[in-house]
Formats: sequence, structure tokens, C-alpha cells
Amino acid sequence: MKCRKCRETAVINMAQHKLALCREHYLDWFIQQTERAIRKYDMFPKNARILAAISGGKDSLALWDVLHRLGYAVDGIYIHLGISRESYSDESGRLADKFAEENGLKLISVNMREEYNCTITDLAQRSHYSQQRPCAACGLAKRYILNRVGLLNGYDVLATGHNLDDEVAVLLGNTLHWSKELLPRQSPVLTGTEGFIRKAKPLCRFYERETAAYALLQGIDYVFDECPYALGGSSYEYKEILNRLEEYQPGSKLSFYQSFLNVRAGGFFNAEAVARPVELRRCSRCGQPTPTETCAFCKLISNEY
Ligand code: Q46
Ligand code: ZN
Ligand code: ZN
Repeated sequence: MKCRKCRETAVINMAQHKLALCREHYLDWFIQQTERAIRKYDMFPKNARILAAISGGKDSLALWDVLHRLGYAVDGIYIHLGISRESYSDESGRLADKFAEENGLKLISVNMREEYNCTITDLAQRSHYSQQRPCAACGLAKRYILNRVGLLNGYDVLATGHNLDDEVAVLLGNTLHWSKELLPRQSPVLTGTEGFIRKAKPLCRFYERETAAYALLQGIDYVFDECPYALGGSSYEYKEILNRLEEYQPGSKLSFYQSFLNVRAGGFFNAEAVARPVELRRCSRCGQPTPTETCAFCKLISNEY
């Protein structure tokens, strides 16, 4: 197969775009498409101070790399979750550090054990999180820490490396439950409000294989294995199902997501009817906005669930 731009041998064929490209043109295409998504969804201006959430995996490191190449002022944040199985957190932290060092970028590190005396491995062992799967607690902890550190350090926006496969897995879950709270909020960009940082997902229209190809072809050293807790979760199962659908009908993931964004933008979800305004106050322990006396994160780390 030949590259559509230069007729050299193609390294990737993207059936959904009917586009095959060589290494050089693929890397250019990926960077340009990211810039287009940032502009299309009005994610952040060129002079924004960006904090990129770095897990050490292909998506987040590809994101950091692309934003840096595009000339954005982007620092990284790595949360050491304390996942000891297969030394996952140590290894991903090492690769996040390595990337920052090699590219002269600033990486903020937050260590859950040191800061909060609580790790994801600890949470996995609590009976409340059945079957040793701490993802709900982990998600809550990550959202809390990223938001807090982003705001405290004056960043304009938090960028995350969610790819299309992540987004459609969430969309499928929300659709199966017809979640009227979550469906209207799923978006490439979430505007910031009092106490909450603006969030953007510049890679949300790339298939996972495309972000992996970018990281590999760009020579980025990333943690290859998935988090040991990912296997068997509902997100994992949804991705498998969507992969089968994609095989049968190439392009179906992209069209599922794009059609959702189109109907959402067209007012399909009546935001006023579904978004019941919640009164927020300051958490009595940490000061973060919360509808209750003590926020969910403070309860989590104090084992109050
Ligand atoms: S890091 Fe955390 Fe993920 Fe691991 S424990 Fe689950 S949520 S799978 S993105
Ligand atoms: Zn080419
Ligand atoms: Zn709190």
C-alpha cells in the first residue's frame, strides 16, 4: 500500500478515512488533526497555560508530545497511584519522568501515599470495592487531584489523553443506562466553573491504534501494559464489543461518537430539563466544592464509605 501524499510505502491504513500514509506524513497528519480538533471544539487558545494529565501510557505521552510540538505552553502532572501489582505505578512514573527530562518539560508529581497516606492498592483491598477492582475510587481520586492541582497552580485548562475508543466505551455505557445526567455532559471540552478547572480532550477523535501508531512512530517510550485492574471492567468489555462492531462495519466507532456530538450540539438533550442545579459548598476538610458537608474524596481516603 502506498502513501496517498508521496507514494512511498504506507505504514498505516485508516479505513474509516480511506487514507494510507507513510511515517512522515502520518506524524504530520496526526499533529494537524489534533490542532483542528482543538480549534473545532474551541478547547483552548494558543496562549493558554495547559496542564496535561500524564499516566505514562501512549495516549497521554502522545498528547504531551503533540501539544509541545504545536507550541503550546504545556506542563505535565503524574499521579503515583501506588499500584504495586506488576510495579505498574513505578514503571509508568519512570517513563513519565523520562519523557519530561528528554524534552525539557516540567512534570508535577503527586504521590498518593505521601500526600494522602492512601494508595489505589489499599483501596482495592477494602471490601467495599468488590472483586479487587478499585476503578471507581481511582477515577474519583484522579479527578479530584487533577482538578485541585490544576486550579492551585493557576492553569487554564486540564488536557487529558482520552481517545475515541475511550469515549465510545463511555458513550455506550451511558447510552445503555440512558443516563440523563451523564449523556449531556460527555463532550470534547468541559467549561470550567467556580472550583472546577476547564477540561479538554484533544485526542478524542483518534482511534486507539492511531495514538499507539503515533507514539511508536515518534519513538516515545511508554508503558506498554495496561493497568492490571483494567482487565474485566465494564469499560474493557464495551471496548471489546465495539471492536467487533468496528470489524464488521469500519468507521462505526467514529460515526457513533460524531453523530452523538452532532445531535447533542443540535439540542437533542434538553440541558435545562436534565441539569438540576446542585448547591455546592466548601468541603469542611479540604475546601473543594461539594454538595455535602465532606467531599467524596475526603471520605474515600478516610475510609468512611
Ligand atoms: S488506572 Fe485506575 Fe484506570 Fe487502573 S485502577 Fe482502574 S481507573 S484501570 S484508567
Ligand atoms: Zn508520504
Ligand atoms: Zn474534601
